[in-house]
Amino acid sequence: MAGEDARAVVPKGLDGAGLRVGVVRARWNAGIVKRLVDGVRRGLVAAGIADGAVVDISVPGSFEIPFGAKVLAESGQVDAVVCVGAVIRGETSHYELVAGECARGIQDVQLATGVPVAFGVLTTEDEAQALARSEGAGGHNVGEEAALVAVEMALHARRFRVPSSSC
Ligand code: DLZ
Repeated sequence: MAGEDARAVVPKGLDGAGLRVGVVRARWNAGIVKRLVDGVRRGLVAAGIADGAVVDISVPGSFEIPFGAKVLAESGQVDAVVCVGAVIRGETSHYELVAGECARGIQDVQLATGVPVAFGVLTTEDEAQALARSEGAGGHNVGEEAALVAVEMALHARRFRVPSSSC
C-alpha cells in the first residue's frame, strides 16, 4: 500500500504571481465539490495567486468538465485550468463512463490547447473516501493538490513557450 510519500512533493518556492487560473467545477455531489473548491483556493493563495486572478465556472456534472475546461483554455484569459468534481461509484455503469470520459477529456484538452489542465476530480468507491480526500486546511485535499499542479505546469509552459514576437 502506498504511503504519504507516494504523492508528488510540491517544489519549494512555487510562485504563481502573475498567472491567471480558471476553475471548472461540477455540480454533482455539490457538498464534496465545495470542499474541493475551498482546497483549490487555499492552493492558489499559497502559490501567490489572488482571487482577482481566478475565473470560476460551474458545469452540470463531471462528464461536462472537459468542455468547460476547453472553453476556458481557448479563451486566452487563463494560463492554467483546475477541474474539480466527484464521481462516486454506485450501482450503475455510469461510474466508469463518467469518470473515464472526464479523465480522457481533460488530458485531450491540455494536450490540444497547450494550456495545462489539472485533474482534481475524485473517483471513489463511496462518500467516505471522497470526504477523506477533500479535507480542510492541513489535511488531504485533492483540489488543493490540483491547484498547485496547475501552477507548476503553467510555469513550465511559460518558461518554454516561444514568444510570439520571435515567430
Ligand atoms: C449521470 C451521473 C452519474 C450517474 N454520476 C455522477 C457522479 O457521480 N458525478 C458527477 O459529477 N456526475 C455524475 N453524473 C452526471 C454526468 O456527469 C453528466 O452531467 C450527465 O450524464 C449529463 O451529461
